[in-house]
Amino acid sequence: MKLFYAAGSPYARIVRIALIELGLDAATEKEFVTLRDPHSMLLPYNPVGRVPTLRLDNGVVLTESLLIFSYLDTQHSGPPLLPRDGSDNWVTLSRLGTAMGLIDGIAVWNRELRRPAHERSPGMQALELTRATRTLDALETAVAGGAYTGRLDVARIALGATLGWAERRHRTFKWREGHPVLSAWYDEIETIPSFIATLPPIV
Ligand SMILES: N[C@@H](CCC(=O)N[C@@H](CS)C(=O)NCC(=O)O)C(=O)O
Repeated sequence: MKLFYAAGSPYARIVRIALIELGLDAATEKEFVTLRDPHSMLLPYNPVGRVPTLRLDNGVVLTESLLIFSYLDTQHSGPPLLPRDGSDNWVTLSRLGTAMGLIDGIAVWNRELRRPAHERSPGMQALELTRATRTLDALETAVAGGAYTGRLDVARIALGATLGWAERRHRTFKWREGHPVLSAWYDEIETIPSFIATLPPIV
């Protein structure tokens, strides 16, 4: 299989970390692609033009990180990335949903900040700041209570990749302020080799 990715994409990073943790990385060809580029070599495979995009050996192309996780779960024999049987009381999927929701919001917000100043919507930036802060406050309490700990499951990967992306690539968001527990949690997860190997470039 072949993964199309961009070094700065948090979504692609979650898949890249999962591949390493599942022992599937060596068997996966990687292709770095440009985004928002009409000449990107990604477009013939994925007309939507987003990463992660995974081309299977049979030529089928999967997009959307959660759908890619579904496929990866057919390729290894360990605990599933996505426990779909309720055996963990749906906790992993619940935590994953919060982490993915956080990244969705702050990614939209950061895209807004990259637009020319006169095109930026203050209302939208305020909405995303409120959403992100509310979510981080909830995560601070959850992590203090023991959530997102233990085995490196997909929820932990997604939250770590989200915070790493926010720290290194978001133009204004200072997520560590007021979140000491989450901050310490992040400092620990970023020392895991699969996280170090996939650190997004700072912009
Ligand atoms: N819901 C998608 C989001 C993927 C996504 O937004 N990827 C960004 C990179 S972080 C992208 O490819 N953006 C290109 C564009 O917006 O044209 C997923 O979970 O895979």
